[in-house]
Amino acid sequence: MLQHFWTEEEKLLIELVERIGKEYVEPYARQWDEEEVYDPRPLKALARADLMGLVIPKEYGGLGWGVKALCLAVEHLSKYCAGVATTYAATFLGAYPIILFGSPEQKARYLPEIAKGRLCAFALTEPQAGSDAAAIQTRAQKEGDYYILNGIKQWITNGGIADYYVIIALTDPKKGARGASAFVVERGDPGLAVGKKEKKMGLRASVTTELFFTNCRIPRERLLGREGLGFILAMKTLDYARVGAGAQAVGLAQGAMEVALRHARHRIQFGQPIYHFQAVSHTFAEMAMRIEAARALVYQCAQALDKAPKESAGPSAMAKAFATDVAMWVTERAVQMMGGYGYMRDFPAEKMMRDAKCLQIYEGTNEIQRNVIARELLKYYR
Ligand code: COS
Repeated sequence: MLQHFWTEEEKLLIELVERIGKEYVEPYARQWDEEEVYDPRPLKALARADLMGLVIPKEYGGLGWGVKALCLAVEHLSKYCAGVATTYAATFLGAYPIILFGSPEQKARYLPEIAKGRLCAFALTEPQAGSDAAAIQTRAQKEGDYYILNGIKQWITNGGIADYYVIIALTDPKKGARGASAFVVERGDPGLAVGKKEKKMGLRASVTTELFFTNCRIPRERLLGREGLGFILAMKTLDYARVGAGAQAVGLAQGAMEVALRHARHRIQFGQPIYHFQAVSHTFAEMAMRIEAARALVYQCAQALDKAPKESAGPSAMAKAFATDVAMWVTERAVQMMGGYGYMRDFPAEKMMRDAKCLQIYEGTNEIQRNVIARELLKYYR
């Protein structure tokens, strides 16, 4: 309804992702959700279309686009399945630390492979360190030219299917957050084991696992940046990723509104399509307003990240919290507008509602986002 004034290139990108979504995702999304399986075909289609290299710099085999483009791709995939979009977006959560902090050698080793379609994962969370990310216990001890990793990471998207894992571990436990460092661990490194696959409420087309590190020995060249940079690297990476979660929420909400709208226009009760009852049409009006407000915030923030990444923590947190709260509200209302049909697994609305719940929790709960916004507000008005 609202015109968006995307550039010609952005319009082509949207068209391409929509085509992949319709062909490779929409027909199978329900089955993947039911069976809780990850199917590599959509990711392979995205790789064939060069979209796994969307934000990888050109000199490393990518398209060299920015966060705004990534948000467009994630939004339009999420309309069809937020689980597939999770696998896609989580690869960039793992790739951004290398893009932002990798040495030329590290970039040359990993980025062209990611652009070709190898998946990544980002491992910060542990059983005792969720919102309190600085409480991680995984250790990385230096031994000659190697680091030895020991510890457990939990709820890792793309665990087991990713080739590259960015791991945050303590090199100096006495220093807390300032003693954390980031490393790239490769699939197949001795001492890395993939734990159980989690059974989730939603996003069931994506894989979430534990990772166990038992004397996992990696060459010191795998350290990203320098020792002690790990926490800041993680927070900076999340600044990039959180706006992507916002874009995912916008796509999911848009998809849910469209599903429910189709129903409301055709479902006849009391002699007319239910859309013509004001309680129903006003709900759709409210959905449309909130989705457009979320979209405006997400893309404003994505553009800001592309142009002035230093000031991005507050805006990313706002985009993430606002858009994902909108997605939860819209998907729940979509189920309600469809009544019994909304509740049945024959229709996609209930899956969308389950998917939306995770978006309010992962990449930092929406409560943590509000802490970040409040902290940044104080800094701004200091
Ligand atoms: N960019 C750069 N640096 C940042 C930053 C950011 N966005 N956010 C924090 N930092 C820096 C701080 O400046 C501070 O550095 P100094 O010690 O040099 O001053 C350091 O990181 C520690 O920051 P802070 O004191 O704010 O850390 P806290 O322990 O209070 O925790 C929260 C901060 C709660 C915001 C953080 O732990 C968090 O985001 N938790 C949620 C984790 C999460 O999103 N998990 C999702 C799993 S990964 S998908």
